[in-house]
Amino acid sequence: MTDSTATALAEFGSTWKPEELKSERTQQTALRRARGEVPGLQDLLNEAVTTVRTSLAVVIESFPRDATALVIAAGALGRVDPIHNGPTPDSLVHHVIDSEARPYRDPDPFHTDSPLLAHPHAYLGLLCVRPSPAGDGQTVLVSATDVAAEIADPSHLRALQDPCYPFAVPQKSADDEPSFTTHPILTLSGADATVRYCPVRVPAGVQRAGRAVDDEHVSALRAFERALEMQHLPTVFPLRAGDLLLLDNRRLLHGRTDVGPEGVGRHLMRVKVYDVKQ
Ligand SMILES: O=C(O)CCC(=O)C(=O)O
Ligand SMILES: [Fe+2]
Repeated sequence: MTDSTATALAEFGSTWKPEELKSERTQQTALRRARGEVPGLQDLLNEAVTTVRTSLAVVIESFPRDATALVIAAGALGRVDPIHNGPTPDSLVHHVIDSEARPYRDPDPFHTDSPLLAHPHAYLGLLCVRPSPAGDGQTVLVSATDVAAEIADPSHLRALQDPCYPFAVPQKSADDEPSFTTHPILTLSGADATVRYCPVRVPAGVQRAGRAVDDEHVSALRAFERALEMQHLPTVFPLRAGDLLLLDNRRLLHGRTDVGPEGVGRHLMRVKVYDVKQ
């Protein structure tokens, strides 16, 4: 993004209050006006949306580090969700900040976001406000198609598509009954592959479900996990300040490498987006 587009978008964003942008209608009104008023934005967003649809991810460089600009631009992919984004139930933009303590600096292994929802968000936007000065905390991406291609046994691929994999639901209090929801991990349709996975919720779910998950499905899950560890599969890159990564949350798994002590305060802003068909 050119500096003049970024400045004009940030200025445009400052005329909107975050709470005004909670409804899809207002988001789309703001986006329509921004496309008309911010020089260069229309072409840039059209190209970014096309790239996400065809290549599953795109990075827009030199994006303004501004939450409102982020919500407005992410609206080009669909409805920015004000509800299911992070622990606070009402946040269009969630701040991901690597803090002092482990495990917050440990690697964040491959996962998809919102894995417990019936329809996980279609897209994520991750805007880098402050990277780790040491250059660690790099982003890792891998596609469901590449992971599926690494699984040689067709019976594993079949089993992974069964909607029987337990994802542990977080307990609100210690008295809550431990529960889980079940979903497929991979879904293959022609050349298209979608994925839903969390390296915390799935193992905990398998433990809670006990014998309800049979050996065939456990062994398919192990094959999937082994494929995720294949070193040649992921794309690894640093997000620099002002980089906005837009990604397909159903066709890509994402994560990041660990963050050393210097990276405390690494800061991303995250939005979650539904596609318009829902
Ligand atoms: O810290 C990162 O780079 C990844 C964060 C992430 O996975 C998320 O916010 O969904
Ligand atoms: Fe994530």
